[in-house]
Amino acid sequence: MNGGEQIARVLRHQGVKFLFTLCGGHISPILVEAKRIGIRVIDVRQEPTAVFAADAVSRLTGIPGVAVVTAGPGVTNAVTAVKNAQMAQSPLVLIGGAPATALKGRGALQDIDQIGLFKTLVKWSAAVRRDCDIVPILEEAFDAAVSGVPGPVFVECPVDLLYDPELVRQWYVKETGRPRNIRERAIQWYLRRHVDKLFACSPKSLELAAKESIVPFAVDTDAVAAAAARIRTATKPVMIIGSQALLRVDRVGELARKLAGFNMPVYLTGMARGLLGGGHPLQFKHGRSKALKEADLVLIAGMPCDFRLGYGKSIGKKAFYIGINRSAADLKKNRKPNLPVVGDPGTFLLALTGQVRLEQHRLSEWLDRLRAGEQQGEEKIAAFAAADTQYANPLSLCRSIDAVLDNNSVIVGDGGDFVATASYILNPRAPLSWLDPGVYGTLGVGAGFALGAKLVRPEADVWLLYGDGASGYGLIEQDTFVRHNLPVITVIGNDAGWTQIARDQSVILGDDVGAVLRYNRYHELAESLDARGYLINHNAHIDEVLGQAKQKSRDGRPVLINAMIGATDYRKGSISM
Ligand SMILES: Cc1ncc(C[n+]2csc(CCOP(=O)(O)OP(=O)(O)O)c2C)c(N)n1
Ligand SMILES: [Mg+2]
Repeated sequence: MNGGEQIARVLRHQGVKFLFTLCGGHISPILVEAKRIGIRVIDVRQEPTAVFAADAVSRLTGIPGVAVVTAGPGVTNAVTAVKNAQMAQSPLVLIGGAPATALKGRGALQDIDQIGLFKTLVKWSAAVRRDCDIVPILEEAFDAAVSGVPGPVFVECPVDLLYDPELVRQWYVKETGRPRNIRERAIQWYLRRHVDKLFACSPKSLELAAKESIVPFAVDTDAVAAAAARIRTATKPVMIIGSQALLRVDRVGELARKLAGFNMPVYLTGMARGLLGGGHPLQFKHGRSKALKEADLVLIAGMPCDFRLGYGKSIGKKAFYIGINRSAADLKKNRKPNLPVVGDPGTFLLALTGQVRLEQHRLSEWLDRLRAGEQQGEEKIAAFAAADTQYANPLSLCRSIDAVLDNNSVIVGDGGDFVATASYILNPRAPLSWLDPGVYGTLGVGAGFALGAKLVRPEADVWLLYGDGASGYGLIEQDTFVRHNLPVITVIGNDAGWTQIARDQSVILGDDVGAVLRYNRYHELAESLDARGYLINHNAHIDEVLGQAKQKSRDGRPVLINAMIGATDYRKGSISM
């Protein structure tokens, strides 16, 4: 079995169904073998898309998604997407091609120090050097990706190992020609030995280890009991659930059911959005800072006290703070919990919800306060949605999109103000139906995330919401959607600018230089790639176009809606640093 075959077999054994790639001479055998044994190879138009797609697969299935990129520029192009996955604690596997073993460091094409490059970007990396390493290194890579605090891993595999040993032997001999003297004979002897060592294992079949999915943590029953006791006596409790609580994808349904009956007011962030469905009475979207300031007990499951929580300052000084995180460092970041629990937040919540059930009537005063905050938030949205703007009103557009979502629709957000606005208006209806970059805040995740989501959930509508700026990173992937029959619904909130940046820059510095774009005809661009393009430039068109686009995508065609939107002050003053 050559290296390409071995890699493909390990991937299939690990449960990998899709392989995302942009081709290159260093990786061809992996692609061909993967296809041959039934893994769907999805070739994209730029490497970050491949990695973002793998990231989405990881998040939605709990099984590491896999991207394969060619040596050198293929690998360096993947860097931002890998870093984004690391910050989002998403367990993907990136396989990079590499120059032939005997040519490494000798001026070979695209030969750089890839392992050194990834040192601070992945949680684990390794370079394959002999065929005997392939299986153990890949198996370790998958284990490393999903254990502890999950994250991306990188494996580099030299091109000569991927082909049949006989062919490689011939290449090396051909390269050196007929030996004319002792020196050349010595080189040939060295190369022959080198090839023998490379293929020392040449296995006919593979023995593959059982695969791990996201590794569970044991539940700390004492901590659960202590948390339960505190929660029972709290009068103003609030809970924030972050992305990490959704890592155990296999138990997300159970978590949703149990939390729904737990009766503790909750704010959902990141991948946790949608966990309680579209309209749970104890789920709040607005007034989070105020709630955290006034609460007497704050439980934060699966996110650190970073910029999103005012570096810990958002939580009132007197509140009893229970924190649960897989990472001991994140758990203590900026503010030490009164009850710190190192462990899997989802598993902890499952145990906790089995122990206590809060009585709503005891919390009624507190719930009234939170509901008033919620009401205020909704009134603000209604007021801004009713305002006259040039073209379509972005808030009305978001409300209409929310109205056409189905119970299984997946939403992907990639952009600045438009997407931030959408995040307050759209209600993801089910667990794991909202994807955004996470704390790294990388623009350009959209096409890859939508690609991964549509493959994993072919029966669901996948709504890709873009800012016009962000769309520039991924528009060419409409071509990928078309080639691979993936009818994603793309909506560009086209405000002719990098508005989230322009907004503050203009006010503080008096100049929007570098932050202005044009009202481009993105729908025509989509048509040129054989996706179906639609234009919205007035409120009156919104519902009709959304309906048509949704139907068209269900007929199997990728669609792109170029929604020209006007300016609004809804996001005025919001800033994240
Ligand atoms: C890769 C990357 N480059 C730059 C930024 C900085 N940035 C954050 S929001 C934003 C503006 C996004 O513009 P657009 O997608 O059009 O959304 P809008 O704010 O206009 O709705 C920029 C440039 C970033 N987050 N990521
Ligand atoms: Mg914009």
